Amino acid sequence: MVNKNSPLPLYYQLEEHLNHLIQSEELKPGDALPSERELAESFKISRMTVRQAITNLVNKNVLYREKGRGTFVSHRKIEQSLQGLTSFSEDMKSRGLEPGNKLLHFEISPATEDIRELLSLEEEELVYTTKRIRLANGEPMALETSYIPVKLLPGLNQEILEKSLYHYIERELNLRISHATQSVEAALVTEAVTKHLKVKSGEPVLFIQRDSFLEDGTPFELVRSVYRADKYKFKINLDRM
Ligand code: 16G
Repeated sequence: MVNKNSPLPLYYQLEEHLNHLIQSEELKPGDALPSERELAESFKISRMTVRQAITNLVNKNVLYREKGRGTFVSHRKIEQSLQGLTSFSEDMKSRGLEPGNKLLHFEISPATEDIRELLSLEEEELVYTTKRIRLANGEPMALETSYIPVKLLPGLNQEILEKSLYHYIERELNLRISHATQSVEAALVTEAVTKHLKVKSGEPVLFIQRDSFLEDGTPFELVRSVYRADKYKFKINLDRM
């Protein structure tokens, strides 16, 4: 509730109140918020104050606005641990979500110099370049571009990439995936990617690069992905050394 005698600003109190309603699930993801006018009247505060609280929650992605429709409670983000080398399919299944793929591109060509370097390839060696939209329950989460040495996975094809690459490597080829290095950077979505991820132009995204290795130390993939920042949050546990 909002208490006018409290030293806390009124917009902040309303923010906290709305956060509480969301956490206790009185307001659920996708629910519409009452209008600014209704909130102002029921809390006896100005519409400006209501607007400030709502804007702050929109900026924190707790709420989202839809033009002409109103303000709604956001869907929770997928929390992804940065420990453990898992595949997208495994991650989605472990959350009870159905993984899906839309293969946009599949090509075999000589690797460019930067890719050769990252995958420890010689000149003229071939790589698969694949682009997949990764879906969870049919909704786009990420756009993934992978570079994979052809000599390591000569039988890779589009059908396999419609399912799980890691499953194919481990279960069909009996190779052992061992470790990876991964970086995560903030970025703004580029125009070409907006339609694939169903986000608006200029929205924040997470740019992730992963370089993964087999047990014998051979790099088997270089993956550059654009993840929806409104859907994903990465988590890491820290131990004080
Ligand atoms: C994840 C990995 C990606 C890997 C893919 C395999 C990140 C940033 N990327 O998306 O490197 O190729 O899983 O998924 O986590 P799959 O086995 O479902 O095809």
